[in-house]
Amino acid sequence: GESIKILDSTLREGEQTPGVIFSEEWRIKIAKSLSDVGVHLIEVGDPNVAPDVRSAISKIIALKRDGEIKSEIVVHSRSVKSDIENATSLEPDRVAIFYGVSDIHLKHKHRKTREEALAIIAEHVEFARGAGVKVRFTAEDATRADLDYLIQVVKTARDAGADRVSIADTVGILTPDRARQLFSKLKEAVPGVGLDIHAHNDLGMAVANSMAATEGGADVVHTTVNGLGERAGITPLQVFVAAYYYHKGVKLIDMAKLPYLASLVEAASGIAQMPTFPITGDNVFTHKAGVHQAGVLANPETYEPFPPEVVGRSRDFSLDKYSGRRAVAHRLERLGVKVDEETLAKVVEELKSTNARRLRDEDLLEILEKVTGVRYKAYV
Ligand code: HCA
Ligand code: CU
Repeated sequence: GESIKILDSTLREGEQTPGVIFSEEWRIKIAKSLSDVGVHLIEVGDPNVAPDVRSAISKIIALKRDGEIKSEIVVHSRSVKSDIENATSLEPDRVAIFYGVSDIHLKHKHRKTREEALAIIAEHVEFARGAGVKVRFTAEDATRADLDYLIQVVKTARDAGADRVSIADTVGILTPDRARQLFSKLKEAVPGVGLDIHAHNDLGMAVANSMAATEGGADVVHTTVNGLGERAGITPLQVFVAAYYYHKGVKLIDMAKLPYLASLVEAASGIAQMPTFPITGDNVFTHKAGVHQAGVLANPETYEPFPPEVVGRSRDFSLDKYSGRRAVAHRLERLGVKVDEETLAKVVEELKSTNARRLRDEDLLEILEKVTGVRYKAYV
């Protein structure tokens, strides 16, 4: 995958996170920000969910028309004619219609045979095409479908006018090996149609599966900011683009703005990231143990995959009883305080006897005062 693109679905899949409802203001703000960071496609929602979702979507589409949003705008819809009509009436760039294609979905959700489903897929893709918009067909639960049948599904959607098909790992059961093979088989069996990977994170494999899918031939990767979505969510935008940068040497979007995006979506969704969340979590460029701190101070490559600035972050060192002399000296230097090695040793010694969870600058200066009897003033 040389020229893969990001489709961000924070506004559609992301709003399927329990407890998350985006107001119109947040929805528009998120869409603009996604466009600003260079996300290629934005899935803005399903207008059939509720009237206010529809009206917010139509405002985003107007912003696209006015040139304020650059990304391709995708509207999601069930494979139901009235829903599709409602979606296409907003004149988005693309409509994405989904239908379950595994036997589990066919039998228990749709109550259709495989043959009936193919006819339904063809009919609804053609119907959507009739409105003059680009059409993506989503093969829901594709990764639990019979492979030969899935090939027929992709062919049917293509022949009915879909230029893209999303291969949805709806319950997150792919592995990277299977993802790579599945996409390369589909690519070979059905030429002339673009393939999206939509990977759920139920088993924590969404990023790895998405990356492997691009190696097999997927050229659009679905993400949400902070990995929001049904259940365990889907591929987190910030993690996927950082992993792609590390492994493939390509910056897919403006990565320095990722912390801003992550905070924006935390505020909009009311869902905070774990401090250990890759790339944008509070802790992920902070070094704690003395061995790590000394290593990073000698050369950051010792304990960092890439410099934090690449993703708009900065490096930090936490101070507690795990800290060593180098990190304490470094923090004191930052505060404009220079001390000799003997004093440094005493400070570290003193740190060992505190159980403070994370020392602030002021705490460190107090320890220094205790050890030396001198009150140091920070020059910062
Ligand atoms: C859904 C299903 C979906 C669709 C994915 C896609 C899935 O919640 O409507 O359109 O690519 O995971 O199968 O999110
Ligand atoms: Cu999904």
